[in-house]
Amino acid sequence: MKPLNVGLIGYGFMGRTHSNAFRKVNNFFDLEYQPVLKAICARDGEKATAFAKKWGYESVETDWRKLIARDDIDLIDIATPNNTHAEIAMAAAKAGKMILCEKPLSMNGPEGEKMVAAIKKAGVPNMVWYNYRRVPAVTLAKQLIDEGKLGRIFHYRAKFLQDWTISKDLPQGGAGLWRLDVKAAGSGVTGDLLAHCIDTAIWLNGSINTVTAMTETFIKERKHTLTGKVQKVGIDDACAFLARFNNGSLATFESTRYARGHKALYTFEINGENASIAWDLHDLHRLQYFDHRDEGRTRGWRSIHVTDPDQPYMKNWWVPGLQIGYEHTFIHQVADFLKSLESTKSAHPDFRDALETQYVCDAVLKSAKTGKWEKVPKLK
Ligand code: 4PW
Repeated sequence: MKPLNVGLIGYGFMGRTHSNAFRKVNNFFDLEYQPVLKAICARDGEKATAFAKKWGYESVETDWRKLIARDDIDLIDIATPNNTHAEIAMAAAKAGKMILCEKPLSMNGPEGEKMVAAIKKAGVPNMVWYNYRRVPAVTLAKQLIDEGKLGRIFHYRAKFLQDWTISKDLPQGGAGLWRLDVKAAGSGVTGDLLAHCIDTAIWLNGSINTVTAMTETFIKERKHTLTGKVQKVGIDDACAFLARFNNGSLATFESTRYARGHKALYTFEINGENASIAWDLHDLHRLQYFDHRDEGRTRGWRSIHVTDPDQPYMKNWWVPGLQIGYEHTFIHQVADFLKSLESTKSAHPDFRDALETQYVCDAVLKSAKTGKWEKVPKLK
């Protein structure tokens, strides 16, 4: 097996999901490459050292520039807050490193364009961690749609609901809470949660061309962890938008962190001329499928238990009937990335795919301000 030396930047929630994937992937997938956990990088050296011990990283850096300059690093994995993605990714590309970048790609479209230009110039393999594409049931949905089973698609409906920011006492900024700080996150639920819904939607149903949106910030001021001062909240706490896809279908998207009782409820439903599908992250191994062409007396919604070896990714896991979960989506993503290095085919979503999602996010946020339908720029 060929070693692929990984330098991870960031040790938060995503740093853990990625590290777990790097460690497990070769146990379950036959691949030419094997990730080697070479270095973890974070500003807080003590915490980075503790993380290195726990996950088996060979070394620690506290300056990402030094990490990128190291000859023994092949791949830079960016798991830091959104406002750092562009600078790190562009420096990594310039140094000829492969890059995996957390979602959303960037703070906005123009920044994302620079990142895409940088990786194009460097010609380095790259991918963005939109992990939900790799839930086997979601990948099965993609197969069914691509095979034409749904026929013409009329409707796409997606939601991503959480409730963790309802308390007005929750501060913004700093470790774990940077998602509430507009300077670090760029936006609220739009970039954090709807970006996932948009990535899946574009993958399953093609490009979105126009949107009209509304957003709300329910708690207008929060104490900032870093400054200790009460500061204006600049993120969107909730966002809902309507969209038109290029294929003529209509969509509704909704996301909030104020849906009491919901922790991470990502759902989508797609209605086609012949069939419909529905999926729910809380029941992630099931795909709901209705086919109007079924024999009338027994026609109805089928709940497909996606655990069989002939269903996406499942032959690499246990025996039929046994389920896998959230962390496996990251393992699948690494497996697909490593596989892509064995051929000339690139892994997706790459930076360019993620830029399209960024364009939709930008148009959504713009529309929430202008109150008008906004066109989504086309990818060049
Ligand atoms: O990317 C998202 C996160 O920022 C995730 O998929 C879910 O929502 C879990 O945490 C947040």
